[in-house]
Amino acid sequence: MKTLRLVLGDQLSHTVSGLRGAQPDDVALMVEVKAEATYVKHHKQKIAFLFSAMRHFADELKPRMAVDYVYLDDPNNTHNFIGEIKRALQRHNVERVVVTEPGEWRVLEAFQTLQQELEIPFDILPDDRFLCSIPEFKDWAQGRKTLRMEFFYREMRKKTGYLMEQGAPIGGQWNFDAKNREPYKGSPPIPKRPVFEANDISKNVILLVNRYFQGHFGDLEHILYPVTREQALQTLSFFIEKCLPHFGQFQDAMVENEPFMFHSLISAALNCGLLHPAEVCDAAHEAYQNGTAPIEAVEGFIRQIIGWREYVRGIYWLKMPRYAQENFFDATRPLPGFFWTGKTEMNCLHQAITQTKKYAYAHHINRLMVTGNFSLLCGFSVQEVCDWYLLVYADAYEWVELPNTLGMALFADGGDLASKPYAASGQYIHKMSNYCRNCRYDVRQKEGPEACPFNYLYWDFMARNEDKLKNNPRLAMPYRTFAKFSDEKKAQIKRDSEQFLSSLK
Ligand code: FAD
Ligand code: DLZ
Ligand code: SF4
Repeated sequence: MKTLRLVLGDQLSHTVSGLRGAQPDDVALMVEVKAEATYVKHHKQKIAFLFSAMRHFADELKPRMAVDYVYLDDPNNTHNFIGEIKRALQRHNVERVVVTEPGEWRVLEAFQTLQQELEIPFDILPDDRFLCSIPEFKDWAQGRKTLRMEFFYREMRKKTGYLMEQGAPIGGQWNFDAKNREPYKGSPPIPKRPVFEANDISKNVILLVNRYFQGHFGDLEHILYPVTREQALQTLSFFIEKCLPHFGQFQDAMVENEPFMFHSLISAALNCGLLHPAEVCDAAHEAYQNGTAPIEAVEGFIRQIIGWREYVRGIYWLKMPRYAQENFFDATRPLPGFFWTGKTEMNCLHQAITQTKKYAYAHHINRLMVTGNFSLLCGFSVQEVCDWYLLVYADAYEWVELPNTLGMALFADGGDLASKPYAASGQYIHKMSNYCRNCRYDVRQKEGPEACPFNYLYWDFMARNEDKLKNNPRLAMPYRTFAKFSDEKKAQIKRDSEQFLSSLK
């Protein structure tokens, strides 16, 4: 049956279900559409990365089947998926349409509506590029009181067999986090990342994106990310060899002007399909077996992939569409302008936002404990913060971005994902980074105009939300400490916070 096979920008895997069993006279349809770049105004580098990767992938597909690639500047482009499927059906005499299920609820809904409308079958196939299917996650979640990642992760360890020996975890424990999370003191040296030369495809895409998406956030001189499978595999090898041995130890460390540290930088390639999670874990596992990386690094890394990555996807499909509307703290304050410029005297925020602007990247702790923590403490609008994270990062699609932002960083789901809010004072940032030494604020001061704003904002957040949080056993200690503060101190925290929050523009 001659088939039109739609391949979305984040489905660039030759083995993706929508391409499986393709016949030479089938047609692969790939479309560059403005709707996908502008439903939130994605970072320029994210659009360029994806368009370049799509164009390279289309070239690779050509020996296998006919490829109908619709360019952004095609004058007949309707600029949305549905319009382009309908137009393609006029060009090709096919008997059915196939696509792998999309990673965002809004796209799935649009496809399901089209399914009712079309006169030929439109099959939406499961996306099996994950290690846990959506039904499998639902089964795991069924009947559980809490859905903690750690328990899901243990099941995934047993299922995949990574770092397992006769049914038990190698090293006698599931989790080596206690050995991780050190601050970085300058040694070993942070490896210099390889740079991919832009070929004609990437150069043309950069020109295109700078022309059509000029008003979008972010810098675009060069694409940091791998745009082919070959480059993605090089990124992975570089990480395994040069970074993985220190990954666990410095996973949470932040250093001025060193956005990448020992992190893998593979999320953009993984999430668009250029890498598969199993091959990534296989490579890390092999490094452990060869003795080139220690257990705490390899366990920490594998946990991110088979644990967190699979878990947040499960949560997304379990809880959507209601999840996107959650707002546990009723947070509505507008996001300040410096989230778009990085121009702020708070050095940690300046660092996290400027690297995001430059690379469409920030590592986990910059996302969680700097911009995320600040957004939580200030009570910024959940919707605005989620949109910001979805558009600024090259690896962001709603299935992974939303649980991380709404659930993990903002606790807007009231604790479906995290057992307590990731709220912290400036002490945490001071311990894990060297940001504070070049800051106009003083992290040791708790009150007044020179004090680090995180210090009073933390207590103000705890006080503001006491009704909602006081029964959380993990917060018993900070609430006991707060109860011992004098009335004068509490009033000062409130004054400092109100003054700071009202100064945000
Ligand atoms: P490494 O630190 O090297 O980790 C290895 C891999 O583990 C990552 O490539 C990623 O695939 C996976 N991983 C690690 N943590 C997570 C996690 N919490 N959730 C899912 N996968 C994880 N990750 C995204 O891929 N897309 C997002 O849109 C995204 N938004 C985030 C928003 C917030 C507020 C927070 C706190 C985290 C978010 N993350 C997101 C998770 C994490 O920050 C990124 O996966 C990571 O920074 C990517 O960089 P890396 O490839 O160098 O990762
Ligand atoms: C993110 C993105 C962008 C910017 N542009 C396109 C595009 O032009 N064509 C396309 O097929 N996909 C694009 N994407 C990825 C989609 O947004 C993604 O496939 C859906 O959000 C489903 O996960
Ligand atoms: Fe951030 Fe406070 Fe440190 Fe400044 S002093 S960098 S605001 S944590």
